[in-house]
Amino acid sequence: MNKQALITGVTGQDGAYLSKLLLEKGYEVFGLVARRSSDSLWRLRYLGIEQQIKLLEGDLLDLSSLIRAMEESEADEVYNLGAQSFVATSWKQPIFTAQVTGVGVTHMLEAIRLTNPKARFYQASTSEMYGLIKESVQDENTPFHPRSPYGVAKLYGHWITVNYRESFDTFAVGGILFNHESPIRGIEFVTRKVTDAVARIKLGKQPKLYLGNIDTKRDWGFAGDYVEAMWLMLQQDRPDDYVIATGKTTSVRNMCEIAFSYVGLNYQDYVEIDPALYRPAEVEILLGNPAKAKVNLGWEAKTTLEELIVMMVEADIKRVEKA
Ligand code: NAP
Ligand code: G4F
Repeated sequence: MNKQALITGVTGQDGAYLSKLLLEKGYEVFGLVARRSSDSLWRLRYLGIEQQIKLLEGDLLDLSSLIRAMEESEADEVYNLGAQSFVATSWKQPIFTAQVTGVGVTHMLEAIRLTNPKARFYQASTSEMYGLIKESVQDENTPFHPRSPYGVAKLYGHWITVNYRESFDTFAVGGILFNHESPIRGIEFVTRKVTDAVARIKLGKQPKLYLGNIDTKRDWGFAGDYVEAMWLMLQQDRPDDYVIATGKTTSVRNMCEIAFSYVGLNYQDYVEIDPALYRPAEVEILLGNPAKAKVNLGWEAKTTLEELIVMMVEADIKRVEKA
C-alpha cells in the first residue's frame, strides 16, 4: 500500500522539491497550505505537480488545523518545513518568527502525539544554529550559538524535536541542513537575488545590484539533492540528527563572480554595497561536515556550486525574457 506524507511548507522551495520526490516514490502527498490572499502555488506549478498534491488548509500557529491535517492525511511521515525562514526578517518580526519557526514545531509534534504517535517526524533544522561558529568545520557534535532571532527559534525547534524523541519515543529527526538553493529559491535570498539580477542586467532591464556583506561565506548546495536526505532520514531503523552539506564554503563575492562571469560580465562593474543590507549580527562563515550522512544514509551532494549557479542563471534568463 502507498505511504502517505504530510508536508508543512509545501509551497516553499523545499516543499516543492520534496513533494516531487515523494510523488515519484509513489507516496500520496498532502500539503498544509496557510491561507494567503495571493497565489502561493507557483513552485508546485513550476515543477508540474500542482494537481497531484492534496492541499489541506492549516497553519503552524493553529494546533486544531494540524490535528485535522493529521486525521485527514493519515500520514505515516510528517515533514515540518513550514517556517518564517528569512533571517533578515527575523529581526523585524522576532516574536512572529519565534511563534511560527519555534513554537510551531511543538504544535506539529503535539498534533502527532495526539493523533498518530507512530508517525515519523522530520524537522527542518539549520546550520544557522551554529551562528558564531565554535569549530571551523561544523558537524552534529559542534556546539550551537545562534546569531539571529531565526536561529534562536530554530534552535528551540531542534531541541524540542530531540526532546520528543527522548520523552515520548517519537521517531523524530532533525536535519541540520546548510544553505541550499535552486531556480525556485525565494528572490530575497542572496543566490537568487544575484542570479535574477544577472539575468536582468544582461538583458538590459536593471543597471546595478545592491548587496550587503559580500565577504560572508556559505556552504551552498542544490535543494533537489537535499530533499533526498530528508526522506532517507525517515527510512532509517532509528531516529537521529544529521548534518547535510557539501563540505565546501564560498564567499558571496565569489558566488557573484561565478554568476556574472557565466554571462560574460564582471561583477565588480555592477555590484554596489548598501550598508542598510548589513545584518545586526552576522554569521560570517559556515562549512559543514556531511560524513555521518554519507556513512549512515549513503547521501552526498551531487551538484557543484558552479552547476547550481548556472542552472539558476539560465532559469532566470528564461523568466526575464518571458516577462
Ligand atoms: P521557504 O521557501 O521560505 O518556505 C517556507 C514555507 O513555510 C512556505 O511554504 C510558507 O508558506 C510556509 N509557512 C510560513 N509560515 C507558515 C505558517 N504559519 N504555517 C504554515 N506554513 C507556513 O523555505 P525553504 O527554503 O523551502 O526551507 C524549508 C525549511 O527548511 C524552512 O523551515 C527553513 O527554515 C529550513 N531551512 C532552509 C534552508 C535553506 O537553505 N533553504 C537551510 C536550512 C533550513 P507561504 O508560501 O504561504 O508563505
Ligand atoms: O541568502 P541568505 O539570506 O541566507 P542565510 O541568511 O544564510 O539563511 C539561509 O540559509 C540558512 C541555512 O544556513 C537557512 F536556515 C535560512 O532559512 C536561509 O535559507 O544570506 C546569505 C549571506 C548572509 O551572510 C547575508 O548577510 O549573504 C549575505 N548577503 C549579502 N548581501 C545578503 C545580501 N543576503 C541577502 N539575503 N540579501 C543581500 O542583499
